[in-house]
Amino acid sequence: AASAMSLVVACAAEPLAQSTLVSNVPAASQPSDATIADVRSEATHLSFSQWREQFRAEALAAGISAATFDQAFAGVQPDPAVIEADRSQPEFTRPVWQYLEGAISPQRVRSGRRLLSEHATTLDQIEARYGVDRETLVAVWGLESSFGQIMGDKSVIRSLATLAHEGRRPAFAKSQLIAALEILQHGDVAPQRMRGSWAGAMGQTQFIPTTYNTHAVDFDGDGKRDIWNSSADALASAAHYLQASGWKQGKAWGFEVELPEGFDYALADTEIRKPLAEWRSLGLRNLPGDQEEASASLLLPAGHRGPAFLIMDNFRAILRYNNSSAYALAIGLLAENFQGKGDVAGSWPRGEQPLSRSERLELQERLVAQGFDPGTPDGIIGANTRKAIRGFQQRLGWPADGHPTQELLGRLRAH
Ligand code: NAG
Repeated sequence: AASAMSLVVACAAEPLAQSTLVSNVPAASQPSDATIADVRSEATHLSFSQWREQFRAEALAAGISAATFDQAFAGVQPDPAVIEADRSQPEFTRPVWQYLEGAISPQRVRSGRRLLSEHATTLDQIEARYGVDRETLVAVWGLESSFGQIMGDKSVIRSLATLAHEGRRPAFAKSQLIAALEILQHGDVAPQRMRGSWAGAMGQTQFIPTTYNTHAVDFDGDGKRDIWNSSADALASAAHYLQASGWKQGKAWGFEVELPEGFDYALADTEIRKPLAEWRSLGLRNLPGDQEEASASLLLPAGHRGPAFLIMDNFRAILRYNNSSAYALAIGLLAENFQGKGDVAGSWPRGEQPLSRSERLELQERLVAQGFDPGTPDGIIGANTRKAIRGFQQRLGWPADGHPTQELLGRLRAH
């Protein structure tokens, strides 16, 4: 992919292509029925100041001091831009190859290489302490915040208070808000410097407050876990989180493979895990001969017409950081690009236009009408929808890759 980079501008921590990928919608944008009910009770019945009074009692019961609370909330009013961001459900989705081109831009590769050498000593120490390789850490740093340049400039308390009062997932926002108050109480950062994205992701690592509390570390030894201003703290915190998420030192995230003629695409499902030896015996080519790994899954980010990847535990660790296959793939490939590798050999089906949100809804409704069970139509392509797609593909005698396409929707419309 690196050789085919276009001028797509990368956007740090941008929501990813939704229709084409596995588990790729940030949890924060998936309301469950329960949280929708929450919105009504919390949002429609209480003004912000009424809500704040009620929440103040909860925070104090959770161990936040009155002084911490009152200082953090001084002058805080809801932020309409946060509500707008929380409610927007984009109609159009970028294809995965465009996302990757933006994520692995030549400029980001250049900056990453420069920073790898500038921070070589710190990265040596972080690698030794946490066992996560430097290229992956710098790739995370690059995608999360453009290496600390774009961290979000909103007050975390204000954003989370807005979301806790009238967001789509108030219970989640409330737990993050309590965690944010704990951070202030601990004294790692002053309230006015605790800034982040509209969703409360903070600093160079874009940690949400609960991740900060469990995994942020002080690596530069100044007594503060400063993921905003200390790149050493940020890189070490990312390493600590990946280590805790099951990172295996010295192992690959995965690799691109070639599939044999007549391959059963129903096996391309991240819920199916097999040892590399078994994938070899199924005819997959280009697997490294020198590695064994107990559980690898086959990922087809753009369906059977696009490149194929075997993904392993380190890929899954990256998903814990950000639950999007496109993101994890971008991290893996960007890390390799820093070392002059990471080109994708297979070609992307560039002629295919991802389904829009309304088309995804229509696809789900039509699958229901055909007797399949994609779950309640919500426009999100999850495991159930992929299973339903496979069922319909099998009925047609098409490759059962579970991937939603315009062609498939056209076929459903004709039924
Ligand atoms: C992500 C968090 C992850 C959490 C997920 C769902 C970071 C780096 N990642 O933003 O820990 O599981 O949200 O809430 O904080």
